[in-house]
Amino acid sequence: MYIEGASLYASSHDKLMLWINILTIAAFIILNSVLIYFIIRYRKRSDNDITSPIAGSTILEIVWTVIPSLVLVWLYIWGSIVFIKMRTIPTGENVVDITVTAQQWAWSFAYPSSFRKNPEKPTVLKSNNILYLEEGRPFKLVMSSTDVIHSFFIPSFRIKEDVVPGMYTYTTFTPLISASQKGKGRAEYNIFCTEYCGKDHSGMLGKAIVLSPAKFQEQMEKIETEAGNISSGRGREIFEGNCKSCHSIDGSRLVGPSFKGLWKKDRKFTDGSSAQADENYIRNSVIEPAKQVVEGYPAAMPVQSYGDSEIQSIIEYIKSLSSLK
Ligand code: HEC
Ligand SMILES: [Cu+2]
Repeated sequence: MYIEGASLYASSHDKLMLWINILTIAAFIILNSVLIYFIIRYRKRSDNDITSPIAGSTILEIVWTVIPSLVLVWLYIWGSIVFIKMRTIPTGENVVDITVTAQQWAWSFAYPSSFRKNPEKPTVLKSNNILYLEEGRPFKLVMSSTDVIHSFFIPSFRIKEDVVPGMYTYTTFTPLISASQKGKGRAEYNIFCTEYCGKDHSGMLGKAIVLSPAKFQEQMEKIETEAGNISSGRGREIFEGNCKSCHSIDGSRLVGPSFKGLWKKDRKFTDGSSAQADENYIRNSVIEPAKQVVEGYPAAMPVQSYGDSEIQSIIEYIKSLSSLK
């Protein structure tokens, strides 16, 4: 399956990869055709068929040593050029540093404080599982993990890098809006964790959203102004971004229970205890999901790293889904 490239160096990467494939397939076909031909041509035809004396050919030896060596050296040089290009962090004021934190089983992204408009309120500009990027601007991601080894992978950008506890690794790219999504000023690409990191590794997904410069600016402002806000609207946005894959709002059962009618409902847990779904319960369910596991469901919810205003917004949203207030 071919995934359309969407970063500055994706096309150089793809061209190199294409030639590596062409050359290895060609080598395979040539070698095996000759092998099969010789097996048939020089097979033993009768019991007294004896091999004729074999004389070496210096010219042949030189040809089949020198030509493949030159091809491999060429691939090595070309590969190094592309690799160095892809790994070099661009310099200049334009570069945006983003801190990436991986945790079983979610990503969180912190943007530079220089994007803040309001110096009075030192807000941390943060998003969970959704990485906002500006089209055509170089980015550097400094990454670390709070638990096990993860690996950050955006196939469309042709980047992949391990995220390790106790140290920082980096990746760099200049995102683009790919041809098929041009014109909308916005494009979405998948983020995967590509290092097996435990039970819900396969659910450790995110989205890289590439925006036009104006829309990116708007998004940063939105994150800043909303940082302290509590509203069910914000709760709904968090839900749409990070909870919808496992929780429905129409009563249907997904990986986890539906939020429909959850507010003030009595909950039973696998350890036999019970509680009412109030503010405290929802807060704990979000930050420590493994503590009270709802009966009949697996303990499959990833820990969510949200601040107070986000959790309160989620509570408001869950409240708004119920007629009880
Ligand atoms: C990978 C799937 C998954 C994701 C993503 C997920 N959850 Fe869950 N959640 C579950 C499962 C499974 C349960 C039931 C087991 C448990 O209680 O831990 C659950 C339980 C809950 C409960 C208790 C529900 C009840 O009926 O008592 C709340 C509240 C909750 N999740 C909130 C959230 C919020 C808010 C988000 C998004 C920020 C979220 N979850 C994201 C899987 C998920
Ligand atoms: Cu992971």
